[in-house]
Amino acid sequence: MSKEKKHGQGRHKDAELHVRGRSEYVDDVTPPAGMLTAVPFGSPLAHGTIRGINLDAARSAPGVVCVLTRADLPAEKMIGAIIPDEPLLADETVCFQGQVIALVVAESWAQAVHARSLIEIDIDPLPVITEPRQAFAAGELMFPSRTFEIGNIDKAWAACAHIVEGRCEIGGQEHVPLETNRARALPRENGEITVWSSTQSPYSAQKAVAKVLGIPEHKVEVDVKRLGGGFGGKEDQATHWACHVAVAARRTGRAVELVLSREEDIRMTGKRHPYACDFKLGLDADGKILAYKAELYQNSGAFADLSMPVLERSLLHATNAYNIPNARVMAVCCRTHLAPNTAFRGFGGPQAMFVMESAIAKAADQMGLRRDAIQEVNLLRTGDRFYYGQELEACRMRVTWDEAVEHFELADIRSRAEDFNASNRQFKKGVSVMPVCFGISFTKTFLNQGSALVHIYTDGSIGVTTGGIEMGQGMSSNMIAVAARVFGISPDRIKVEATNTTRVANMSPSAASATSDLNGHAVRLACEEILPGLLETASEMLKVPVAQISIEAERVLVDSSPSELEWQALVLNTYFARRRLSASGFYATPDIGWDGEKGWGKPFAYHVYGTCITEVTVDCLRGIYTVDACKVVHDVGRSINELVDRGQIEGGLVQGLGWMTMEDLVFNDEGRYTSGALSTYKLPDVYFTPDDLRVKLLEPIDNPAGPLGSKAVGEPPLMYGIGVFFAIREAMQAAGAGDVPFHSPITPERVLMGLERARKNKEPRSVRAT
Ligand code: LUZ
Ligand code: MOS
Repeated sequence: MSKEKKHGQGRHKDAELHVRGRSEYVDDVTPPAGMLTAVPFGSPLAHGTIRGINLDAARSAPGVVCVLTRADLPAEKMIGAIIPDEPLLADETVCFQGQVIALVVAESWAQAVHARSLIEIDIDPLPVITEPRQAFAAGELMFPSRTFEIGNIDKAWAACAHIVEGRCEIGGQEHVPLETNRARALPRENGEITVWSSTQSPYSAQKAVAKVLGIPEHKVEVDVKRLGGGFGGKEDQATHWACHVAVAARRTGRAVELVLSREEDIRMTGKRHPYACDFKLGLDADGKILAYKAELYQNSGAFADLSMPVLERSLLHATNAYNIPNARVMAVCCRTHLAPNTAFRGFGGPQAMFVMESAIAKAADQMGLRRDAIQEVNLLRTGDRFYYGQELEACRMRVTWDEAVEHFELADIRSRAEDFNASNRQFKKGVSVMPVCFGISFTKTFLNQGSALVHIYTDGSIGVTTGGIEMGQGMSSNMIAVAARVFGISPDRIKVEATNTTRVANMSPSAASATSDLNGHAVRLACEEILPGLLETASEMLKVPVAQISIEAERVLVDSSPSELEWQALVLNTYFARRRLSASGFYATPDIGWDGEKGWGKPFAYHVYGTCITEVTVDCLRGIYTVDACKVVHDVGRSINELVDRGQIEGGLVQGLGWMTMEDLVFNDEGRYTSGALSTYKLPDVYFTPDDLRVKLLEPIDNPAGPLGSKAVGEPPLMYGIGVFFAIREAMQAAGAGDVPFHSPITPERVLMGLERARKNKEPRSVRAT
């Protein structure tokens, strides 16, 4: 108990509410009287021209208040974070299956759903493109391609002892937050509106609602208590539903709610981008990488959304954790007829890192080496330069690698796997090492700012509002720890308020792993505005100079010895002395900036490092496998809250394992997701999670760029999951599978087919031999 009271200890502040089912989400709050329900009507085809739509039966169905289409939008009809290319409700052309064409608004959800089934639509089909290479060949580019480059790649090949080439096909990923997308709107006096939205980006929702209603932003209040998961899926695509309920509320003059079903959410919203990639890697005789070239074709979906910044992060992470003197990477957003793909934990980094790791695997095959032999000699060190120009400061890449190899005894793991494989035919083990180096900061430099508002009430309790969103990741626990540390009081006195656009303006999305960094610093700065007044009051009350005063464990100290004066009395007297007990704080990440056009400069405040060893056993008869162990050494700087950080590391890792293995996002040539429900889209569960999941946090070192010396933790661990692909591939190769294609996810089906192909290829030889 006393341990829990200390800053930086204890569980997620919402843990108890969550497990008891008492946490409030958008639709848990008692609805305003007369609230209506809206349901979206989505396009049945992925591409086509709308010939006619008959809404008569729907409009006269029981309980229906209105059915809205594009013509009913009062002002701006287009939305989009980067470029406004997406119709809020479809115009005459539909561009993906599920694109919202109309909104049915009714007294109840059941009535709205019934009325929706009465809509008749006539669409002339147009050709459908689902693959990025196909889109590229057809010239369907969302933006011009981009290339980042260092050294002289064309010259470098000549010096290489080994050159390999290959391709990757990388699957997408559905976010599957427990809480699907949803929003509620309430019209207020004088044309104002309040929107409750499950969004990672309240300001994006506020901006879009203001445009769509044709009113100034100050008339739109967006409030977000918490999310039941976001993972990037609500960074940009929560905006649509906020706009829908706002339009319906404006039209009807009543509160309106929209809650997507799981099937609607999967069908109508974008996912992690699938990529198709080509690579070429050149190495010297010792495995040192001399040259790397790659082309990344991103499956962007139908509209721009965040595809370009995602692509940019792919470019920035294309060399992962390796020092490569000559590199050229081209990347391009390819327009297809899928739902617009979007942010997802890692934000384009994972796909590019998978390509790099595939190239190393191919080289290892050719050179008769293990992958980790090549990885190890190429790891980044302090003073190296990324191929986009940023120099590595305080690089801890090798430290995490060495620590993982030694602490988890990689040599022993290897020899056990080899012994096992020598004495088993049906089952084979594979082992991989996956180093991760991930850059922290929004690549759009202007987004690297955060604000907070801190109130101390006269009873000594504190309310903190930030621009950050609590989406289960534990950022509010971190905010509490920061304020508790500055004031020297118990975290129990501090409450984190709902995020609200009237308390914090212009906030960046909670994304890029930067939420605790940006908002934590802002909380610290706000508290530091209030603290001097408290110390002055104490100085007056105790009649000692301010310089001798501090606060610790809720008590004022004089020269580090406890006085009689406690927090609550101090606050009350500060109020009577008419000193401020409220302040806002503003933080902007210092010392970053880069030229995105040239792909050169310092986009990131710092990097997060880690290494994961993965062990698998493949059943070569059935194609199924188990992940036996994941053993991680991870750099969190000086953790604010170890439990919260471990939660992020384990959760990210398992989400990465799912992406690489079982989360198979299947769509057909008509652009329809055939794995569009949780019965056909398999998520990793607790049974799939490795029994032996160990996380060793690297010896703490203060990170000057993070609050309380911490490092961001949200996204980097996802990329440990990439290792499982190469562990499974290695096990398959132990069974004779040879050149296993770099095609993710590596589902049991693909494992089995890969092994079958190898068996078939071998048959003629064995026939000849007999
Ligand atoms: N979102 C964004 C992100 O807008 N910019 C980024 O750089 C980013 N990085 C990771 C995740 N989300
Ligand atoms: Mo994100 S991919 O919303 O950090």
